[in-house]
Amino acid sequence: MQRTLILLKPDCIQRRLIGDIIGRFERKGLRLVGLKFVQASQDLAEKHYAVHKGKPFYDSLLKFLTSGPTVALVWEGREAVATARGLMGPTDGTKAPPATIRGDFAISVQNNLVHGSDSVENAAAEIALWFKPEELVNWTPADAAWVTGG
Ligand code: DAT
Ligand code: MG
Repeated sequence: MQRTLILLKPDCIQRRLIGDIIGRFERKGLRLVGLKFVQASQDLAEKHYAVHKGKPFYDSLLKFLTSGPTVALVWEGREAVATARGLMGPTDGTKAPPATIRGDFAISVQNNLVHGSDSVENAAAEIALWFKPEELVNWTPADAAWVTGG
């Protein structure tokens, strides 16, 4: 089992898509273990996107992430990191195929609704950045055996 950090970024909240997009992760069978509504500070945004510091889009990206509230989520499941990235689709909404989140809802590169960790290592670091350990809930859904199988 893996865990991954997903952010519903400010465009998702402004466009009232929270329910639709959380539903995609839920219906896949991923297990929600953390959820919070956050106004990201400049410091949090800088730490979250530290890997992109120096790139031409960095300042705009920070302004975007701090422009309004974000929903931070932690999902758990088999291959959760790659599974969530698959549900999201590629970065550029115009190149993301239909039936992915970005493919169905985005035509922008920056305003692409969701962030998802890109490796297990980065997921652990990003989860620790956005959540305290006690904010994560360990639980077993009633249908866990049906979702996971064998
Ligand atoms: P992803 O969010 O698919 O992991 P990334 O980590 O390469 O993509 O970039 C982080 C975010 O930065 C991305 O969601 C949108 C923005 N971004 C990336 N490349 C960009 C570009 N060329 N122009 C504008 N924004 C960009
Ligand atoms: Mg990324």
